[in-house]
Amino acid sequence: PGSSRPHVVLLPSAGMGHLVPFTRLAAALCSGHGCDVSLVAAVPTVSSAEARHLAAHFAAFPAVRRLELDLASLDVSEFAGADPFYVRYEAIRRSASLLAPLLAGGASAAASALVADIALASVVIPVAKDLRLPCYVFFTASATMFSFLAYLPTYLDANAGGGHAIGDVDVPGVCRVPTSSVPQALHDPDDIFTRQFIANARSLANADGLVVNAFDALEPEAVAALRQGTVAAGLPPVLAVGPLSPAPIPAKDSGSYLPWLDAQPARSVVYVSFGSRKALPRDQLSELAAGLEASGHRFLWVVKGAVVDRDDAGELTDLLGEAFMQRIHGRGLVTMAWVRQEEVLNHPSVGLFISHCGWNSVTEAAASGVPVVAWPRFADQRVNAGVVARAGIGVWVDTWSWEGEDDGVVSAEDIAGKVRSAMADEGVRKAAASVREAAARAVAAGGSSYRSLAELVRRCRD
Ligand code: BUP
Repeated sequence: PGSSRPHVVLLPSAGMGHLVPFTRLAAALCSGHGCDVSLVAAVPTVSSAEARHLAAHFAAFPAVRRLELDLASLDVSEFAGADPFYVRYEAIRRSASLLAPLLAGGASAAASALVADIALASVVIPVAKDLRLPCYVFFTASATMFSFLAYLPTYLDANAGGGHAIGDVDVPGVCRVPTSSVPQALHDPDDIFTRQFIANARSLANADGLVVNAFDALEPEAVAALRQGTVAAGLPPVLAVGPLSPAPIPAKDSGSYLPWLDAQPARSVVYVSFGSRKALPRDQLSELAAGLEASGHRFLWVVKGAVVDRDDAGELTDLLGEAFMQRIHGRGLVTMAWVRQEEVLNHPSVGLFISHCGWNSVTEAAASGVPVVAWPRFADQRVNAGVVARAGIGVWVDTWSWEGEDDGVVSAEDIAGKVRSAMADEGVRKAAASVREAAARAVAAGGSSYRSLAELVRRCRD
């Protein structure tokens, strides 16, 4: 601390949903805000998408130091059947004591502050305290979800009578999170995710500050309530720095989708992606295929066939059928490859995004002004779909939600109808355009998110 050029060490957890905003934060801190930045990578990564993203990031930003965290071994049989990304959070959490030697190692100049992923907060804050290092917690999802997390300990202490029943949660000053939107895993107190989530929530007051990838225009109530301390007592300052902009990472190959998009009329293409973490069930895949075909619109569809991309996902023709692939040829492009989503969303031919509402996807849609058909599936996605609907930048059709995970199938007819009406919805298009402008203002020099990031840097310097 005290140096004029602060050295900020960033510690992400796992999965693209967490890694992407961390690398964007790294880029913003080192390029626009004059920081020395180190990024801790826990290797080997869970997915190959993460490994590729890290390699591209360090190649594009040679000034960002790469620190490798060798994880302590973890008996995975303890977590049989658990989400591999949550198991990885646990592995990093149990390796938190290794951070001290890593940060003290010769490879690293003295750190001014640590910015740790929310999934690691409760174990990393005490380590940072021992090292006398200021510790900031970065919440990579929405401010609305953050306010839910921050309020949950108060809610549980007041309502669950020592038990764990989570009903509708009225987050003070923000909104009601209905029990159907509470991440499903949280209803099970013994779930690994639940234990981590609650421990992290209870630790927030011990952080030096909280950083969230959010901005006022998209979540006015949540950002204001977090800033004003209405959500929970004793929270440290909350800095809303979003939407973090995509780092200019040059692509090795542009993929066949770009020339295809170039050839389509303006705003004619529906982009469809359910994120990097979970495959759709097979019966839902076929309904979606039939629905997109029946909508009559052009589409670019990123299909995911396995939970972790290192696992065998099968072939597209096995998943969707040869006949379908032939029928949609020219009008629809379906790929199992990674696409550069920000580039797709910013392409003039894209007019609608059918999204699972992972928070990065929502912020990218907001920053590019593309309306969203919200199709949330698990974790924080329903809360994020609520944000989309309240901001008017898209539609979340209630009949598309279901109680358990993956136990309902949306029919082809419904999908076709929603796509047609969303493509024709001028109101949603206008709202999305105005949120895009607000997002650009927030991150431009002098904007609210720019100033919040400058404030983080100032605090790291002091
Ligand atoms: Br798939 C895919 N290309 O093909 P989310 C994803 N992405 O650039 P998730 C691509 O990965 P969690 C692809 O732009 C976004 O930045 C996408 O993060 C990018 O959802 C990121 O949207 C995915 O937050 O993670 O992966 O489900 O649930 O942790 O938020």
